[in-house]
Amino acid sequence: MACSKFDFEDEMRLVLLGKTGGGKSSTGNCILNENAFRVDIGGSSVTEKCCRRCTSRFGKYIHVLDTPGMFDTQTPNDTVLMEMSKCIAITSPGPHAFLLVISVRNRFSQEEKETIEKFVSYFGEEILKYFIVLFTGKDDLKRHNLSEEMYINKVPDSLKYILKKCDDRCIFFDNLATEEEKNQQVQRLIDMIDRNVRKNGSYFSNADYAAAEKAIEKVEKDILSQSKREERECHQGLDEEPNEQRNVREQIRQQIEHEDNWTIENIIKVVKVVGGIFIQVLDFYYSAKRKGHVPDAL
Ligand SMILES: Nc1nc2c(ncn2[C@@H]2O[C@H](COP(=O)(O)OP(=O)(O)O)[C@@H](O)[C@H]2O)c(=O)[nH]1
Ligand SMILES: [Mg+2]
Repeated sequence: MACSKFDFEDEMRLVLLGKTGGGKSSTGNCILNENAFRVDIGGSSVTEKCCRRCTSRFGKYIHVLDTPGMFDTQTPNDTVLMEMSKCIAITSPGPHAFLLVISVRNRFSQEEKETIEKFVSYFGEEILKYFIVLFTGKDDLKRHNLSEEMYINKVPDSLKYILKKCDDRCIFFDNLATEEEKNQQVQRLIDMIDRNVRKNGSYFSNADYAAAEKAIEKVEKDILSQSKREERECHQGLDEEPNEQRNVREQIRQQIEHEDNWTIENIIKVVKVVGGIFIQVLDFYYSAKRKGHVPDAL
């Protein structure tokens, strides 16, 4: 699939998938090195909405999208479908990896395998090339004197099948480990993702991602040219272009994240609406600035 012309090359976009209680939020926090997502002690889902957090680590802007509730039902209902569309728009131009988070403490069921297969059929088989099975609870294995290899040999056939589909890409995490161990496991994960993206040639994309990216890029272009025009009129210096584009993209992602009622059909429409709002905000900002009413930063 063709990539976006502006690749945000120093970004790494990750999507966390898996049933509630598997350790998605804990893993997201470990990757970001902060308590960005709420970890659920009780076992029931805290919130059903996709939630994105970003940090700058290991020389990259790492974006992590937590997807609570997405894998808790086999039949994707309207809410789940909307969250999937949102996931596409937020991680556009496409994720570098989908991390299938599974706890070694939970028994993997046939139903879970079927949920994964439904997700794959929704996004297309190509997505499997970007799947990494991330087992949480490495500390539990240690306690039971089980090596990673021994554990994998013992998993149910349904999980062996998924692992095979993912070309056996898997990694074990201990989310309760020391800072140093956690950093090392995240570094290993990032290396694994980098290798896999190189092997695949690029990050994941499909027709839906391409459509979302096209719409977002159009909006970005409009916003950037409007802002340049306005800056010229105000005789202000311009930001370096990649930074300005990153800021605009960040704001679009934030808007999408807070937008409800998504369907795959209205991704483009909503992105355009979001873009329209930005242009209005810019208009307002620069006309106020010309009158000397606002501070320098937006
Ligand atoms: N022992 C152990 N517990 C973990 C690990 N990762 C997550 N947990 C625990 O598993 C539970 C569910 O984690 P959470 O991140 O909320 O899962 P989510 O529902 O998939 O987001 C919490 O009580 C976590 O503390 C791990 O590596 N080891
Ligand atoms: Mg969670």
